[in-house]
Formats: sequence, C-alpha cells, structure tokens
Amino acid sequence: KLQAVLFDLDGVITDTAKYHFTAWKQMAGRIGIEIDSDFNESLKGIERMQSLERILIHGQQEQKYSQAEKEGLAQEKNDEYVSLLANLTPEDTYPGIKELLQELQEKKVAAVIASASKNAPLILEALQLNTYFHSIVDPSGVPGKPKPDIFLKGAEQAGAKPSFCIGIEDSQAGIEAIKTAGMYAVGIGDDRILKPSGADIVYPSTEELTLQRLLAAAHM
Ligand code: B16
Ligand code: MG
Repeated sequence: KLQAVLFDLDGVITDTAKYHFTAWKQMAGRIGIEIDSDFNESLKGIERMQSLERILIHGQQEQKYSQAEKEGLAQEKNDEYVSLLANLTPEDTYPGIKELLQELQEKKVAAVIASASKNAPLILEALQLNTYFHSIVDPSGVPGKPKPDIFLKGAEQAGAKPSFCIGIEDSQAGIEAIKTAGMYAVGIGDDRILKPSGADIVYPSTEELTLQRLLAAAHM
C-alpha cells in the first residue's frame, strides 16, 4: 500500500543542520545576538527568511532592520552556508539512507525530497543521490513547515495519496507538517522533542531506517 516516502533533507539525509547552525550563529553573532542549540531546534525546518525573523525576535531586534537589510543578512548567512557545503561528499550521507533509497527503488516506491531548502538540488548532487529521487519539491512560493504544503506537493508530484505516504523528519515543524498532511510521521532524533509534535515513531538515528521496519510501523 505504501506509495511514496517523503524525505526531509537537512538532518535526515545528511548533517547539513550543523552547517545551518554554524552559519546562523556567525551572522547572528556579528549583529550581537547569541543563539544556542536549544534555540536552534526552533529554526530546524524553517524557511530562510522566517528563520531570520525568529533570530531577530530572539535578540529583540525585530524592528531594527529594513526589508532590504534583512535580505542582506539572509544572503550573508546563505553565502556562509553554501561555502560550508563545499565540504560535502557522498560519505556524508547519513548511515542507512542509501540502502533505504535502493530498497525503495527496487520496490518501485517513489522517494521524494520535501525540504524547505532552496539548496536541496546542490546538496543531493554533492552526495550523488539525485538518481534515487522521483522528484524534489521546489519550496519557492509554497507555505513553509509547519504548514503541510511542501509534503502535500511532494505526494502530488509522485501521484501518491497522503494516507499511503510516510514522511521522515528531524524537526518539530516538519513533524507537524507531515501530520497535518495526513501522513505517517517518522522522527529522527530525540523522542522527547519530536513526540510532542506528533511523531508516530521516533528513531534515534537513520541507521534504524529499513523499509521492512517502516512498513511494519506504519501498518502498510
Ligand atoms: P535554505 P529541511 C530546512 O531544510 C532547514 O532545516 C532550515 O534550517 C533552513 O533554514 C531551511 O531548510 C531553508 O534552507 O536556506 O538552504 O533555503 O530541514 O526542510 O530539509
Ligand atoms: Mg530537517
């Protein structure tokens, strides 16, 4: 019955979440705002300009910058982030991911990237994983997570019914988005963080992700 598996990218396919954190921390530090890893949880899965808004509110600077200045700050973060991405190689793919993608390909279950990141194509290319995906959702102009739209668009692209889809996420916002989309939500990370957002099951790492386990957990 399983028709598609929708993968978040940052924090599920590879550890780009740490590069986002480093790049935001650097930009925020430059304008006098401290961010720690707890606060960073609230940025995961959140689109670029929205993330910046959250950081400015966190530092009580939400009134300080014009729209053009904010775009400059976001650009500064992205430039730093993209330069960190130059370090990515196929070895940076999280354990178990390539094997799962191979299994899905064999069983003709569509794998889709449902990421908020505009850098997703660049990252998949660096990891040499492009050929395993049926499609990559373009997040431009789509309401961001925790809204369900990125996941719904991914299911539509794969011709899949949401109730026969599994979404995999490392962020609170992403888990919420998957559940609102009416899909089975698999969390990767800490269940104390992801269960309250509605995760149906949480695995501490991607190593545990096998097709057999997913099918059994989701009763599909
Ligand atoms: P970009 P995901 C999200 O990716 C990240 O978790 C989030 O930290 C980032 O701000 C967002 O993508 C936008 O990324 O600046 O590259 O367009 O977790 O949805 O794969
Ligand atoms: Mg993520």
